[in-house]
Amino acid sequence: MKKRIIFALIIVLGFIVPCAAAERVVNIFNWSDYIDPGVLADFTRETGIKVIYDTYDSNEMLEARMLAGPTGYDVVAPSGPLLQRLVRANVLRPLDRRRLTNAANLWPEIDRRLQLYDPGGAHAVDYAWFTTGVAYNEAKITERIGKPIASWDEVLRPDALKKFSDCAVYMLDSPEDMLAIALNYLKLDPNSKNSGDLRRAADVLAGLRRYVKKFHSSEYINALANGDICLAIGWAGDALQARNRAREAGSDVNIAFVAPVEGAMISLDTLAIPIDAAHVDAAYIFIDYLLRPDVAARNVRATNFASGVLPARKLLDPSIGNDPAIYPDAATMSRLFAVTAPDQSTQKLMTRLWTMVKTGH
Ligand code: N2P
Repeated sequence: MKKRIIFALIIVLGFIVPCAAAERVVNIFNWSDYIDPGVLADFTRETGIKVIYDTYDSNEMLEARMLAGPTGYDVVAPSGPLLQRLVRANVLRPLDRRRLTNAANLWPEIDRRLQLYDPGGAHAVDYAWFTTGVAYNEAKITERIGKPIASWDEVLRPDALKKFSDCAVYMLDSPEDMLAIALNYLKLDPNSKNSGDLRRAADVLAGLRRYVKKFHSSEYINALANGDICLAIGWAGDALQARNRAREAGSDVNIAFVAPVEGAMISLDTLAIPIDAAHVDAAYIFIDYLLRPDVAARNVRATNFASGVLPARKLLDPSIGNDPAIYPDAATMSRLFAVTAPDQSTQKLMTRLWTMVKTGH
């Protein structure tokens, strides 16, 4: 009798245990304001996989989580230079593209640019790409300088930026973006890792500090939309989200975005699987879902960030698919620069310089 009960128990547990182990869940750590929430709901409806979704607004936050471990995440979204560092640190799982049916939809040109950070696309696929430029309130800026922003000269000189300090300025809290922008403005190599060059770039930014209300990488969306600030150095899609939020609220705030004439930074954000991911199958299913053209198109509509999925563009209304702020035209494209990861000691220097820019010491 006892034997029979034990036997039955083994059979029952034999069914339950594997089911529990393969719990249908995926833990995502992505940038804030970077997805259509409806996509997550539909993913769960279509696959039965529950999504636990967490956000960040700086590569530094993701890097700290990845290096401290265990991450607790199945999919993360590092930008190019961070991807490069995470690959070096061996904290990402090699990505088997054969498990991603929709990888065939990846934009060859964008995929090629990704090679700079992850040769052979061995650990990541592109999620979105964009420029860092200037987002501004058209009326308030024209009122102050009589024309729209076109050049970094209108923003990166203390005398120029001062003109906007009464209506308030935010700047990204991102040394990677801001130092590269300042290097380019100084006509130095925007990807320079030379300590003298980096110090000069930091000095340019430090000279602007008194006119910057806040260094922050996500609050500028609402601050622009509400009219609390009139200018931000920020990311293209976020600027257009601010424009759309103001329109939806029926306000007369009109936000524009420009990649200035001297050139702007292009960034690629990617999707990758941490080495300690507990739900690898679900991670592949989720990444593959985001690479589906109709799903990618929904995310572009919601975020205004260009997708690395080429056929998504054709599904977009021309007001989005042909908006040069989202999909830069060839002339702008030729003026964009990309940056790569610094070595550890240069990264330490950049972190120190950035603290100096923000605090004065
Ligand atoms: C989304 C910002 C993503 C761009 N709000 C920075 N990688």
